Amino acid sequence: MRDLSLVKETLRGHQIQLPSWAFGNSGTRFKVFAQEGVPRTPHEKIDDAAQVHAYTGVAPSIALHIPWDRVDDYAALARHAAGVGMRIGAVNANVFQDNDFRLGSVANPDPAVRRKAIDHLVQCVDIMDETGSRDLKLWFADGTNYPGQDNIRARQERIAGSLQIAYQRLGPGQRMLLEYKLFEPSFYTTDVPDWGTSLVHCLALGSQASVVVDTGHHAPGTNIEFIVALLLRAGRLGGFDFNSRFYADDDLMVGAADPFQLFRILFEVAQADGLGSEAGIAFMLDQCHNIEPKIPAQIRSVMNVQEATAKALLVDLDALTSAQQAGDVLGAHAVLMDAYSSDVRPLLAELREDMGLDPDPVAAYHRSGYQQKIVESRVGGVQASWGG
Ligand code: PSV
Ligand code: MN
Repeated sequence: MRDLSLVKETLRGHQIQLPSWAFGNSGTRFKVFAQEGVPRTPHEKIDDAAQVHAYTGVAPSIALHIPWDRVDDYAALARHAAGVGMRIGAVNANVFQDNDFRLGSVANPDPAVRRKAIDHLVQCVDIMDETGSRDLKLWFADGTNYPGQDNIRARQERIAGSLQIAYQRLGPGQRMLLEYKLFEPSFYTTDVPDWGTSLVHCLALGSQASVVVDTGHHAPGTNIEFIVALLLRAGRLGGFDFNSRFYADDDLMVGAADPFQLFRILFEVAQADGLGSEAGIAFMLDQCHNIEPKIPAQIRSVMNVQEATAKALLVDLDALTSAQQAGDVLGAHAVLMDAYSSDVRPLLAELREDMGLDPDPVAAYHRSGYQQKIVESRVGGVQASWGG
């Protein structure tokens, strides 16, 4: 059994980053269901994220998506965040929603379009400078739909060249995080489809480039914790985009579809002492809340990550190592399952009380009256939504 005060201390330092886009309206290509009280500006998204932090105590940063969170004065936006106890997390570049990017962005065959994409990445670094953000997070929709449509190897060459230019623009404390995704919106080839491709590019770029593992971006059955272990060993696990999937890139709440998988992933991180901020792994959420209320859904998601982390920290590592070294297959498996089967909710409730928080963050949020306040006050204007 692990020392519980140590477990609590680690959980206190394990911070989870919120995505600005989770607070806006979202949906599928079939329907976006608008909700009352949804933010109309990036400032209001930050205000909502601050609520999640207020009740969980471990979510003090919010990732931006540019241009969805475009403002005239980014320094003022960062000051607004600081005013509500938040800071700006990763700046997510968006080079997938402009007509010019029909054939790709950084891998586009047309040098002028590539230049436009690179300029956007560089502008995102400008925004990082203005907001104090450390991470430039990149996901590219680039790829092809038909065999023969473009030259696969040439596209890799173009990506490498484009990334190099953006990488050169990074300041000393800044990082480039390169996310991968199996398919969609391209269906034949995706230019950065997997961790291996991302890692190859990161290694060529330099030590400030690392891989992002979005848990929804793999083929069914993929052993994600194996990928995590490999990247940890290579020192190139830059962060996570946490969410749940049943079928493809569903973007459901983390820990909802497969809490055991989340535990297995976080166990790899915990074993590598990767939970604290000094390890440099960004634990980001990348989710949409299409039919459920957004602020409580983000609170729930943070709690789900905490529960999986707490279980991971409860694994008796001495017993596990002894069983592993003795070749005791069932014994080793039992050690892991014992930790997974523990009910960590009382421990987390205690931790929250230690932190001066309500033991039940969702109930506390509902009691606060914030939801009614935003429903009443946020009338008029244009609600933020996916893509806007
Ligand atoms: C792409 O599917 C992705 O996971 C990337 O992280 C994007 O930036 C994000 O979703 C937002 O749609
Ligand atoms: Mn993602």
